[in-house]
Amino acid sequence: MTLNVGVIGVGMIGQDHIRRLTHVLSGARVAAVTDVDLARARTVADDLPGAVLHDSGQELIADPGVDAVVVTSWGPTHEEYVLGCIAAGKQVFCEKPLATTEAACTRIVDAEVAAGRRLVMVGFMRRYDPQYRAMKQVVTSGEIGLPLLMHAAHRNPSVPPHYTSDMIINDSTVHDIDVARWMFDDEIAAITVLKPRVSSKAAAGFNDPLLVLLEMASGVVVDVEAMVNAGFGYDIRGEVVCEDGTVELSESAGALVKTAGRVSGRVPANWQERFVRAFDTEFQAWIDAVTAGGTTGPSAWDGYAATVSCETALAALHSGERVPAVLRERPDLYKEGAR
Ligand code: NAD
Ligand code: ISE
Repeated sequence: MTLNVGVIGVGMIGQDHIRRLTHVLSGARVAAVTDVDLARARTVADDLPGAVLHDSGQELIADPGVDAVVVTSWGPTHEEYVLGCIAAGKQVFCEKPLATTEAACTRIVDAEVAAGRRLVMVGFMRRYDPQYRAMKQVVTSGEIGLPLLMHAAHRNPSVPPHYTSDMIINDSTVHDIDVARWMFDDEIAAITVLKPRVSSKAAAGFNDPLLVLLEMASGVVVDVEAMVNAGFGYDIRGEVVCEDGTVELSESAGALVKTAGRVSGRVPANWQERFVRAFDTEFQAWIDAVTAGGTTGPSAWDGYAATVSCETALAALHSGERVPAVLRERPDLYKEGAR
């Protein structure tokens, strides 16, 4: 059976996901597309044999030829489309963030709980990265003892002109927030954000880099260096310190060159290059689960918790205070196997 997928929002990542659905993965085809920029959507549809161009996201969701939906429009528009999919009883893969406010995520969680089954997967693709998975396997096995700390760094080479200071949290650190929750099967209890010396490469008004301290409910502390003007490449780092040892992400260069007394290797140019395998694995898992009649991976609860943490981190950044993160009670729908 081929899963007929409709894609809402065909900008940068929407087109990348269409490429992987069409040319890389198995079991799915892109059957319909739409975008608020209809000219862009038409150009994309023209390259997809048999794909229907819809005038709006809601029209695409209602299309009986669309079995499941991918939402890759701008974050503030996600809520409307995810709620539309839940109302239509269609499985939806929503790129991060699930929605941009706690209130919007709460409406999605409530709608899914009322539907009585999981229909939403959120695109936190790092959970599918081979290196992060290997790290989690070591932490979870207990072979190096109880985890105490995690050091993380999220360095972008640069950011586009529309990127705002708060997006260092909402757009970038959100991935590290999800990794922390997933790595330790735990919730974030409080957040503090420190502002180191500002990089001269940062645009006026930007606090770049930031040091984001996540206190997990267990007492594990995760420090995340978030820097979006690193210049030299896209550099993602992680090390978990346990009672009997440490485990860290290896360098992602495929090969190291040693010559003239030096060692060198490639630093990925961007997130597309660094996480290409993670995105492929994530999407294949979604296609397989939806074809089998369900879903998998990061849930609407994970999307809700991540957005609450981002709001908490922004409050910490703007106040300079340590701010507790307060979640609602976790509904039963998300109590087993959702993370
Ligand atoms: P983009 O600006 O390149 O593309 C977004 C597209 O959505 C544009 O074509 C825009 O016209 C369209 N759009 C906006 N409002 C719409 C609406 N109401 N209905 C339909 N289409 C609409 O942005 P992008 O970089 O592709 O990001 C899209 C989403 O993917 C964001 O939520 C972003 O956070 C997420 N993202 C995730 C990752 C990741 O690593 N997982 C990486 C990049 C982006
Ligand atoms: C981008 O939107 C992503 O999601 C990338 O994974 C992240 O590394 C980058 O910082 C964001 O801007």
